[in-house]
Amino acid sequence: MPDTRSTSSSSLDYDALATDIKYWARELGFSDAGITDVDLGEHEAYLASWLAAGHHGTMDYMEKHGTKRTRPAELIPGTLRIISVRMDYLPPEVETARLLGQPDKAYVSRYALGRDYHKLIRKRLDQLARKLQQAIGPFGFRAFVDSAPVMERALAMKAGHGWFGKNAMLLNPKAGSLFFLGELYTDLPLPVDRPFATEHCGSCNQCRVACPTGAIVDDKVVDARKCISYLTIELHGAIPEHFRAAMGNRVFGCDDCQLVCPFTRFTRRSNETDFTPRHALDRASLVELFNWGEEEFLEKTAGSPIRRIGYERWLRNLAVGLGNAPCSPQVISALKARQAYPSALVREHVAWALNRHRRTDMPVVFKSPMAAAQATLP
Ligand code: B12
Ligand code: SF4
Ligand code: SF4
Repeated sequence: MPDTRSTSSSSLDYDALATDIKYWARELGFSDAGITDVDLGEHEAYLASWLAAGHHGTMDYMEKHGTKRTRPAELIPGTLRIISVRMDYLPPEVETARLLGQPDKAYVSRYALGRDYHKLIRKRLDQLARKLQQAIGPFGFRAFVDSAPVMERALAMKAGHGWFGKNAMLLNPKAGSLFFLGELYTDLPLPVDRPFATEHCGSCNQCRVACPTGAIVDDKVVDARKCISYLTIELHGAIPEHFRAAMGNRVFGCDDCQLVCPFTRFTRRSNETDFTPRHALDRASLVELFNWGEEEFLEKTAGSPIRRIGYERWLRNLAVGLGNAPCSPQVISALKARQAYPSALVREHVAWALNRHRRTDMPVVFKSPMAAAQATLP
């Protein structure tokens, strides 16, 4: 562990330390913390079969690191325990499913309305590590959130945060799934928590029924290539045409399989100012966002998770949304203004959208379960 010198003092009271860690984590704004060991058991095989089926699509980084993803001590030698944290993110008072029924509005996944969560969570994890250092002296650690080769959901399940829903989300019985995960890999022999053993989905199947693109191909298995989150955020090229109508107004990520989930009614709203919506992204119209110039895009998405897709893919996604929007002079003129845009990717999606408005038989793409989902939120 490169961060600090390792210590293996046998005089430490690790039980008391584990209690302190959970207390400090909550003090730092995490919704909860748990501790697990490095054995990911059958998850290595689940990941291998997911990759073998090609479910990762173009996300090469998912297979690049070999067993480092499933064997934490291969990623960071000396790792003995992982402190897994979760952080609720839904800001107070933002609408969710109701927006999906307003096809002239843009639906930006609710996790991406404010500032980038990676920085906030990593900073808080570093603060947690510093608190530990103050208490026990130097020890080995490394903080992760999302982007590293880490099996975050499997570690969280083992650390007691919740179970894998049929939508593959990690679900907590008292908080739903609208939370981020993060980890502190450590070389401390802390006592571990009990894995979350009970799965509460039962006969419910709502997420699988509601998924607009049929991306949940089996219980707990998402084929990313069909998932709107992948299509709008990870995919660099053209969005396959057969998914475009089903995308509706979802222009960055997708929350449907969580919004319909009965456990989402237990979502705890977050008061973190970083998650507060910026530039009215929680209710902006598709036309408004499509009319942003490149500089405006760069300025308004600075420090936001949206920034990483870049302006070209932003326009690509919005063009699809506009193709699905009710026809109006504003929609047509916004699309026509980009017909000769320098990027072939954007031009092709704009042409598709304009073509949809020439047709009289546009299918209805907004699914009814979403209207009910709004009612399940606090
Ligand atoms: C790649 C990735 C994606 C891909 C693939 C999603 C997927 N389901 O794998 C795409 C781009 C589609 C995506 C979308 C989203 N993602 Co994402 N994503 C990741 C990432 C980087 C890796 C996930 C991964 O390892 N996938 C491979 C599969 C095999 O592993 P898994 O998802 O953990 O699934 C486990 C179960 O299926 C399990 N399993 C358990 N029991 C059983 C039994 C059987 C029989 C089988 C077969 C499997 C099985 O096996 C797997 C491993 O244990 C993680 C961050 C990280 N480093 O872990 C975030 C992460 C999973 N994503 C997250 C989020 C928030 C999302 C979105 C909600 C974003 C959005 N609103 O658009 C959607 C949700 C889509 C969904 N329903 O999964 C959060 C999830 C938080 C939570 N509460 O669960 C994470 C943890 C990021 C974070 N730090 O907070 N994501
Ligand atoms: S995020 Fe959307 S597209 Fe992806 S699995 Fe969930 S409902 Fe389906
Ligand atoms: S919608 Fe139902 S099946 Fe899907 S994750 Fe939630 S409880 Fe499980």
